[in-house]
Amino acid sequence: MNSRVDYDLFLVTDRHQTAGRPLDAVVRKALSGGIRAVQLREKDLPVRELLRWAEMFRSMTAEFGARLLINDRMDVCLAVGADGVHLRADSLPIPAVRKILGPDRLIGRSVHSATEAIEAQRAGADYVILGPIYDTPSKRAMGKPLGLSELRSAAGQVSIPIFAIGGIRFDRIPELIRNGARGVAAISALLQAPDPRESAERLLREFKTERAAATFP
Ligand code: TZP
Repeated sequence: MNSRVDYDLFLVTDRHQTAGRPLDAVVRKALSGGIRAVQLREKDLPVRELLRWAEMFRSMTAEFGARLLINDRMDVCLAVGADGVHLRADSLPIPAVRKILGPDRLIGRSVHSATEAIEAQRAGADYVILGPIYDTPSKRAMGKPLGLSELRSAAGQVSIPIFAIGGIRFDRIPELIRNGARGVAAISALLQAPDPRESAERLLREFKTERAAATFP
C-alpha cells in the first residue's frame, strides 16, 4: 500500500455547499474533528482566485498536519507546495503529470468503473476516488449510481487505495469498508453538517469501529 495515502477521509471542497457559511471556517472545523486530507475542488474559479484559496488551505492544512490535494491544476499544486493533484478523466494523463511533479507528490484520479481504476493504477496513480457509489443530488445527471458491486469489483482488481464518493454518510462506512473501500471522500456529509467537527469525528469513529470489528471477529 502507498504509505503516503495515510488518511481514511477526504474532505472535497465545494464553497456552494456550506449552508451559507464561509468555506474556510467549515473546513477548519472539519480539520479540528480529525480530517487529514482536503481536496480543493472549486472548479468554477478563475485560476488566480483558486491560487489564493490554495495558499490559504496550504497553511491551514499544515497547521493540522493534513494533506492538501489540488483538483486538476498541477501548476497551483507546485506554486503552493501542496501534497499532490487530483485528476479528472479530461485532465493531463497521469504519466505526463508524474514527469512534472516527480515521484514524491501524490497523484489521484477520479474513476467511474473498475476498468477505469485498473487503467489509473497502470498509469501510475497513487489512489483513485470511485463514484458515485450511492445516489447524490449533484450527480443525478450521470445516471444510476454505481453501487457496492462496482466497488467490490474494483477492489478485487487494484492494489492502490480506493476512496468511495457519492452519498457518503456515517452509517454507510461499514459496508463500504467491507466492500473494499480504503476510505471515503465526502462533500455534503462534512460541508453541510450543522457541526462539521462532530460529523468528521463521527465518520472517523466508524472507520475505527469497523476495523476493530474486522480484527477481532
Ligand atoms: N464525484 C462523484 S459523486 C460526487 C463527486 C464529486 C459528489 C459527492 O458529493 P456528496 O455530497 O459527498 O454526495
